[in-house]
Amino acid sequence: MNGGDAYGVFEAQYIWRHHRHQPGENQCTSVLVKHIKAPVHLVWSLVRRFDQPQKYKPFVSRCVVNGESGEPGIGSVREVNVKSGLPATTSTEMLELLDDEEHILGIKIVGGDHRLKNYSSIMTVHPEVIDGRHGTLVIESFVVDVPDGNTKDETCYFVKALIQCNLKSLADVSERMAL
Ligand code: A9S
Repeated sequence: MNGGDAYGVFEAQYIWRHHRHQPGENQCTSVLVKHIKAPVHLVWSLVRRFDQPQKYKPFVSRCVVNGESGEPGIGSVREVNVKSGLPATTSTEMLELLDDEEHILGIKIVGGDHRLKNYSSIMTVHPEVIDGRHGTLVIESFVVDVPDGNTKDETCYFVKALIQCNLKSLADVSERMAL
């Protein structure tokens, strides 16, 4: 399944239900899909950890959630430090949605020394059967301002490439844990 293929009926329904964004005039939005050969509870256990994105995100070097005790909740803010070589060093992000029943994670980037303004993303994970085994369909969508000096296409291309890396790593980590 690559970006160019049409979506299956299940994907289309999930996208319609959870991944509709109303992009403004100067914003871009897109959706990525990843099929993972690991059970949905395992994939969700990684995705839901707002305090530890580095469990699967390859660009994250460190993450600190503002000093509250216990599990992050809606409105929690994390300070993410990213690895060298990227066009940023920090990103401040807020947890907007965490639904352990429907397996929905919503995040908004609220700061940082990068150029992604008004970035928000939704991740949903869904059970599916792959090669007769319990697998997971991951869907991630985003909306973000187009930075001055860039086109919508450039911005979409840039963000999709980064998310694709995150989803590939999520698959690698999940499938290794499922062995
Ligand atoms: O981390 C995500 O879920 C998605 C993205 C697009 C994060 C991008 C990033 O962390 C960099 C990798 C550093 C690239 C931010 C916030 C800005 C960038 O320019």
